[in-house]
Amino acid sequence: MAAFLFIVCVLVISPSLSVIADLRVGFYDATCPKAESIVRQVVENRFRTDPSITPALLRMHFHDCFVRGCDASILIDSTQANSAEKEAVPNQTVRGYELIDEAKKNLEVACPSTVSCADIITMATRDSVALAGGPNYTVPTGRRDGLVSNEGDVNLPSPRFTVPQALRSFSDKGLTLNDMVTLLGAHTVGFAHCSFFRSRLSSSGRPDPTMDPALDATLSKLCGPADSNPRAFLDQNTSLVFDNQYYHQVMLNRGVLHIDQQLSLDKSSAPMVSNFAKNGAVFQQSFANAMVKMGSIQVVVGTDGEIRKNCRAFN
Ligand code: HEM
Ligand SMILES: *[C@@H]1O[C@H](CO)[C@@H](O)[C@H](O)[C@H]1NC(C)=O
Ligand SMILES: *[C@@H]1O[C@H](CO)[C@@H](O)[C@H](O)[C@H]1NC(C)=O
Ligand SMILES: CC(=O)N[C@H]1CO[C@H](CO)[C@@H](O)[C@@H]1O
Repeated sequence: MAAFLFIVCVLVISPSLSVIADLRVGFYDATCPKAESIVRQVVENRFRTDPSITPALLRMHFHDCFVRGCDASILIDSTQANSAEKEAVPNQTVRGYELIDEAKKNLEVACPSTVSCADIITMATRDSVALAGGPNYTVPTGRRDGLVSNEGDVNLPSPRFTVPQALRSFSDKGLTLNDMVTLLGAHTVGFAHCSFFRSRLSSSGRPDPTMDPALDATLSKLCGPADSNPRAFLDQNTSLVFDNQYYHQVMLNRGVLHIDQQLSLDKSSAPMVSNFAKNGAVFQQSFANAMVKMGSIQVVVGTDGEIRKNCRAFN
């Protein structure tokens, strides 16, 4: 009889465990009801004085999810024994680590060892996008923090890629061409250092003929000689507003990175670009959906991984 009851209990309990193991909206409702509002408060405070926190978090989230999945591996500081993801070239200009630290500190006071750093990145990015004029979407939570962060694992798409090359990298993560064209719309906010696009300018001696000559002139002047590396806005019109201007700019041959410009030149992606340029609401909805999808790449759930106490170090 006892054995029978035991089997029944295991059978009854295990399906609910697998539900818990999945990501879901409101994962912290019972364990840390203020989790979402604590994160939102930190992001709102920062946004008020520094709206460039939106592009910073978007890029951090992308780099986290594309390397070992959305497991906060990007936040780990290197030690003498380990060179972490942060050290890799594309990560050297990732910003916003101190905002994640602040949210984590506040969450540890309210509900210790409960809310993962991976979920903090996800929620904070969502909040910052809404504040910049983008969609305010609900985001599933329940991610746990990974136990590995190696510089050697970083293999992100290059800004010099063609559309098919970039798509290969997105397909590897289960994302479609539509997801990629949508997510690159994040370049409607934020900056790029000249080193990532200088080879397209007339100052390089081999200007990219697909670039609007007026933009070439502006960027050549701004970037100056190769020994300096200032930043230029990716969307040269509405640089810190989360709108669909990026797609308009790209259609005007005013994409800053090679991959941005290729989106309107490649036959496969051009129709999506003109659709998003025409219809801002369609872009915003598509962006919300694609962010939830990107935020689910190879997540660590259930009892795997850990809930870090300090986002920069394994427990
Ligand atoms: C083919 C894919 C992509 C490539 C090659 C790419 C490349 C780049 C490069 C080279 C920069 C400039 C970084 C710097 O100079 O500091 C940049 C910035 C940025 N990227 Fe991407 N990116 C891609 C996809 C994405 C995605 C999927 C997102 C987010 C959903 C994103 C969000 C951003 C943002 C917001 C910035 C501005 C960062 C800032 O202002 O600090 N990118 N990207
Ligand atoms: C987004 O939605 C949440 C929940 O409804 C709300 O509290 C928050 O203020 C909204 N953010 C913006 C910027 O509108
Ligand atoms: C800049 O953006 C505004 C607002 O979206 C738009 O009305 C205007 O036509 C754009 N200007 C250029 C030069 O692209
Ligand atoms: C923001 C950040 O942590 N950037 C790091 C990127 O990598 C370099 C080393 O290559 C570090 O010095 C930076 O601190």
